[in-house]
Amino acid sequence: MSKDDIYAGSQGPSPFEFNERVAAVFDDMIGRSVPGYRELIGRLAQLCRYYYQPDSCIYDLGCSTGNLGLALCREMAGDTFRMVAVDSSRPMLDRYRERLPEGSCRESIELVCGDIREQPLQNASVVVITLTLQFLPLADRDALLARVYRALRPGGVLLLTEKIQQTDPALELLQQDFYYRFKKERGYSELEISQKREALENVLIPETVGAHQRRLEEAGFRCYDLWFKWFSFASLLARKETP
Ligand code: GEK
Repeated sequence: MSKDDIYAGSQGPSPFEFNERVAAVFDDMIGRSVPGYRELIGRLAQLCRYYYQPDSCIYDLGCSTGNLGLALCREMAGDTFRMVAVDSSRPMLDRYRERLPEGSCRESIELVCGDIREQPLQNASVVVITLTLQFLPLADRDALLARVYRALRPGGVLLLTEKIQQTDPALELLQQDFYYRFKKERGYSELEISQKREALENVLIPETVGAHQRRLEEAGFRCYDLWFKWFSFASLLARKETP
């Protein structure tokens, strides 16, 4: 795995992009930037299996290099399933394609290069959006979740994971402090942490857990749970009920 040292040297101010350089170090970057990432991906794969309905589709919106798809292939252990994995970064999808093992796994996962806001969604039993809604303009988030709700079969779920913020300033400072501790403990320098934070300014726009819950309700979800939380990261499961 290539080491992420993108922000180790002094940088000019340029916004963060999912380009070739980022794709090349993505696995190291995400593992050292998202607390509990491996646990999260493993459990999301198990949840996909748990909620998957025969002859339906699992969508992974913002799939990057395919960690969820690969974990799901292991979880399904040769059983039939269908997943559509979408990302707008060609370099991310190139890596995903290289990593997909030959055989049933390659046949089960369709890779789509495109914007998740334009991806047609239908006959879904599971829709996964991990750390990607946060990169959409705020104005576009409601419409995507409303489309997800419409595309889900009754009993189907949305699995939504996001970096989150707090409304209380002291709690916001606390979670930032613990997040920087986490990154320092994983070898990022103060310069790397601050330059990455600046690059993500106005690119990654976090919201509160409350704002996400309100959006789920507006989209039509009546049953949801915050199943995983680490200071500034939260994972929600929302189920479409049977009429
Ligand atoms: C994982 N889910 O490892 N349309 C399509 N893709 C997009 C868009 C968009 N509008 N905006 C951003 N992306 C993954 C991790 S990473 C999170 C997701 C991170 C893509 C972008 O190209 C990138 O691959 C992904 O969303 C976000 O389970 O790097 O913090």
